[in-house]
Parts: sequence; C-alpha cells; structure tokens
Amino acid sequence: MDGELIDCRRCPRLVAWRERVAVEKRAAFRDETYWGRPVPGFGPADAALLIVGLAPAAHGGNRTGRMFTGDRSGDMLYAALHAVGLANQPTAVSRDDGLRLRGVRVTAPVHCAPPDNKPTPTERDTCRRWIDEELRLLSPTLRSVVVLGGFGWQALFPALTDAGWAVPRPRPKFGHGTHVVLPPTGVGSALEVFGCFHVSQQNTFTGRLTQAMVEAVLSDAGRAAGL
Ligand code: DU
Ligand code: SF4
Repeated sequence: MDGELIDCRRCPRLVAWRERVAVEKRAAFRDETYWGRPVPGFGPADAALLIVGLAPAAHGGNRTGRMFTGDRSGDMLYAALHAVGLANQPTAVSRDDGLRLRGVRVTAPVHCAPPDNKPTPTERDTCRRWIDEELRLLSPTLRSVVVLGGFGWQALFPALTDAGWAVPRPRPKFGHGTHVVLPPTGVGSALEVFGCFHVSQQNTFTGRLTQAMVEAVLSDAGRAAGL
C-alpha cells in the first residue's frame, strides 16, 4: 500500500504545493532534501490503536517523510505517546531516528501537505481511498482510534462505516473527551473512538490543549485497545 501511496498525484493543487514547498524550503532546513510526496501512515500494520490527524505539515511530515515528524505538533504527540508507554522514545526528528511505536499507528485522512493546513472537501474525498485501504489493513487488530481535531473526525466516520462498524445517527459530534463505542456490523470487534483537540500550536500555545490532556486521552485509548 505505502509503495503505491507515495506515487499518488490525484490532487493537482496538493501535488503543486507539496513540491513547491520542497524546492523553496524553510531557511532553517535549506540543506535538507525534503520528502515532498504523500506521507504514509507510521507504525505497525497490526496496530490496535490508530491516531488520525489532519494532513502532513509543510515543513514537518512533508520534509521528513514520516507522520508528525519534525514539527511542533509531533513533538507533543510523540512525547505524550512515550509518556504513556506507547513509544520507545519521546522525540521524532527523521525517518531513521529509531522511533518505534508499540501497537499504535499514526495516519491522516489527507496524505499530502495542504496550503494553510486546509484541504478542500474534494481533496479529503479523493484521499479517502487511502484511509479505506489502511482501515482494511488494520481492521483485524484495531480496537480504538484517537481523532485529533474536527477535520479528521468528519473524514473518518464515513470510512469507519464502510470498514465494518456501526456509526450512530445522528453522527456523534466532535469534542475533546468525546468517547463513542461502535459495534461491529459483521464479524469483528467493537471500536472505541476518542476525540482529542488537535496537537497544533494553535491549541498548545494558547493552553487550550496541554500534554497532560493528550496523555489522558492516549492512556484511555491504549487501555481500550488492550495495550
Ligand atoms: O517494516 P516494519 O518494521 O514493520 O515497520 C514499518 C514501519 O512501522 C516503520 O516505519 C517502523 C514502524 N514500526 C513501529 O513504529 N513499531 C513497530 O512495532 C513496528 C514498526
Ligand atoms: Fe493522493 Fe491523497 Fe495526496 Fe491527494 S492528498 S495526491 S489523494 S495522497
């Protein structure tokens, strides 16, 4: 799957943006070769807990080629995962930094960096094929999901329905601390879905979201996943 994903060029605006950022670069990273392609999910393919963000950051995942790696959002996310025992180290700087996740996979509903961190609804729907495939891959072992922010929440629920879980109607609203249990529609296990404010600087610099709050959600979701 990841091999095909990294060659995807279905969204012309995002292809142009991810490649332009990779050429122009941020001054602090001018000696680095940016990834500049779709960023695959990170973590084992038999994960029990899935973390769903928004999209790679222009100078984070779009630079390093790994989800939440090399930006402030990822600094908090991986420090929190390490604090609750789900990562072997608190830092994430590059694809070969030795970071390993335990039973956890990290992905996003849009795999290419968007301008202003805002994918269009069409781009979200176009990238849906990849989250569908990732859920198919993970569904035998998946027991819980942490969704970071309202965009991921909107994007994920239709895919969860198709992947074999019953979503209540009306669909639960996103909120920090929201917890929904989805029964399986066929064979399989229930899925526990947890809402968490996104770990972006907009939330963390303002104090709306603290690392302790992220750790609390991850800890609940890890327990729900049997980790
Ligand atoms: O090829 P692999 O060793 O299964 O690893 C795929 C991918 O997932 C790699 O980037 C390391 C990561 N990973 C992990 O973080 N934790 C695991 O337990 C296994 C793999
Ligand atoms: Fe392909 Fe998704 Fe990137 Fe669009 S956002 S080009 S569908 S990988």
